[in-house]
Amino acid sequence: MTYETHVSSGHPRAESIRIREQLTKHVETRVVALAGIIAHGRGEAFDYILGEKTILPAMRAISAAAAALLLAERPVVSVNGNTAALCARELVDLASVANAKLEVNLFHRLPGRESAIESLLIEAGAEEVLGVGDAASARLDEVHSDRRRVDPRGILIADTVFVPLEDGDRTEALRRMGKTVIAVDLNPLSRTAQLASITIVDNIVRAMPLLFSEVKKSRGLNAEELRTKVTTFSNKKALSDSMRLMEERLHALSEKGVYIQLHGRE
Ligand code: PTJ
Repeated sequence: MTYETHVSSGHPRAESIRIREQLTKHVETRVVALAGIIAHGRGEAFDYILGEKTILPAMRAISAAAAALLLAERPVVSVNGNTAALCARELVDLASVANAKLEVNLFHRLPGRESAIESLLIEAGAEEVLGVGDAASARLDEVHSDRRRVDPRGILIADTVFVPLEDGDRTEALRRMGKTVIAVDLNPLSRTAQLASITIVDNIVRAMPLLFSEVKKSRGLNAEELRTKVTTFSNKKALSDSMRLMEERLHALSEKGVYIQLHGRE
């Protein structure tokens, strides 16, 4: 992912600032909801605790998620504003390698947003984008937000749904409908993280390329090998391990108090 910025690459938080600029730019294009900026801030806080790197439990979840996507008969990659702004190309590539449909599904279905996201996905190479306008004609009764509006060719009939940066009630509803739900969420305490079948506790910008590579690599495995990857994965353990790593890192840093060095002064 390369984002335009006015910040020099020498800035210690250059990458984080670039990502923020990408999101704020897309508030103007209507791709990102204002609340998406708040959601991102919450994610950043957890990423700080993780040390802004992909942890082993996330790698394990990515491996199980890749297998689940390849085993699925009707997989769907659900796209919201934040994910489209940050990784449109990666979402399109993932859908392509996993043979999945791409569907826009928004918490805030405000005028112009769906088509702005559709345009971004098409620019990134998508041939078909479900869930836009009248195409989202089916309803998930258990969902109490605009996310209830789904495409009858996509999420409604999907057996596996990839839902990065989600709100918990749809994850819960999809699970109740018997679907496999794969989430990406930096917050292991969120309802989405807790209720998904497979939760990747990582930043979406790091997780997407890893998931893409893993799906590509796992295409060489047979169905039995893929099934073993899914059945030996425990989301309870993955979340538990993620929380423990956060706790251990915070504990180690708390021993130091100040852990960032002031350069140029002894
Ligand atoms: O585009 P819309 O209208 O569908 O709305 C999208 C948002 C994200 C605003 C909406 O789904 C929302 O309000 O989500 P929540 O309930 O704030 O949950 C978003 C979750 O994503 C939070 O738990 C954050 O910690 C997490 N998160 C935010 N940024 C990232 C992230 N997880 C991974 N990578 C990130 N970059």
